[in-house]
Amino acid sequence: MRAAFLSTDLPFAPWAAALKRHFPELDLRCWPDVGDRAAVEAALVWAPPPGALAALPGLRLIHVLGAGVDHVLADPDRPAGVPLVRLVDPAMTAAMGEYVQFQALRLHLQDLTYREQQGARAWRAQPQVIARQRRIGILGLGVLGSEAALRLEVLGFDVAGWSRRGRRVRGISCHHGADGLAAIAARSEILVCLLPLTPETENILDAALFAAMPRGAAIVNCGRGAHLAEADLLAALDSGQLSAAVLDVFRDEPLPPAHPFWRHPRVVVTPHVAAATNPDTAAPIVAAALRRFAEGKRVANLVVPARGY
Ligand code: NDP
Ligand code: OXD
Repeated sequence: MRAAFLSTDLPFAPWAAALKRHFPELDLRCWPDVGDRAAVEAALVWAPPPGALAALPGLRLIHVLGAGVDHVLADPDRPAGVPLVRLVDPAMTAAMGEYVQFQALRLHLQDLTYREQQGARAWRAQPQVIARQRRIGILGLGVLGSEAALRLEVLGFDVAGWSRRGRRVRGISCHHGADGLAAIAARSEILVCLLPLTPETENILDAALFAAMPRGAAIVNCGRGAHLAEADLLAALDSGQLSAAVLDVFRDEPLPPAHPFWRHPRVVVTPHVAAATNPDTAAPIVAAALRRFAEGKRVANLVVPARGY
């Protein structure tokens, strides 16, 4: 099978080496040096160069080298009938779980406030809240959101989640629909976004949602930058409606040096690292999917383009 690696972002060499170990007979080439374009059957993509997918007339499968597929669906020239598979890697799921646990504990234990107090040499105890008194909401109860919810529940937090179709997760109070979102917002002192970016979820973290949350609540955005209405967040932090935000994803990545988030005392910035794709753990998964496809077997984790994820 000939496959093309298409990414404006990821380096080719580590993927080529890892895939060689798990699928030695795969003829993997890096765009644009793919030889006869009509001979390319599979594309391995992350932020593919615009128009590249449309230039591969023999394409039969697109495998995204990450969990989110918004960057591929946004390509107006994507060959619409070609099946699209996304990456579900247990190592990434675990990494996201750890990130959310860490950031939730940071907010729960008022780390930002104590850092500020340390800067001012202020010895001042804040009221202590224990985990089971802390209400956390998770937007998105898919592979990553449900793992994050379960890990927060293990830490003792009072966790609720929200999904499109009303998914059930053991031990988590699950909601869906507009009423469900209102219920989650009203109860969440910490609200974690692990949604895919779709037309329905864009700007979901906005002034209306913040106003519906308890005063002094905090958000953690690990979904996509376009989930967040940035000006609304800054206004909510200024007014005290929100007390903090942990942001891993941004509309513009890298976050421009002049962006106010960098120096805001109540904003934590991490550079899109909550769950990084790792060729060493992902290559066996991608190789297995390509083999199954080559053998005419059903491939898991197919994206439903009409639904956007
Ligand atoms: P999944 O597809 O497994 O889960 C998506 C979840 O979102 C599902 O529960 C789905 O509901 C819910 N959802 C989708 N649309 C809506 C909607 N309109 N209203 C309510 N709920 C909705 O995705 P993953 O968990 O694997 O990944 C989620 C996102 O995390 C990715 O799309 C990506 O943007 C981001 N990500 C970020 C990373 C980082 O490092 N920051 C790393 C990896 C991913 P239902 O269950 O009903 O279908
Ligand atoms: C992903 C990501 O979607 O890294 O995999 O954000």
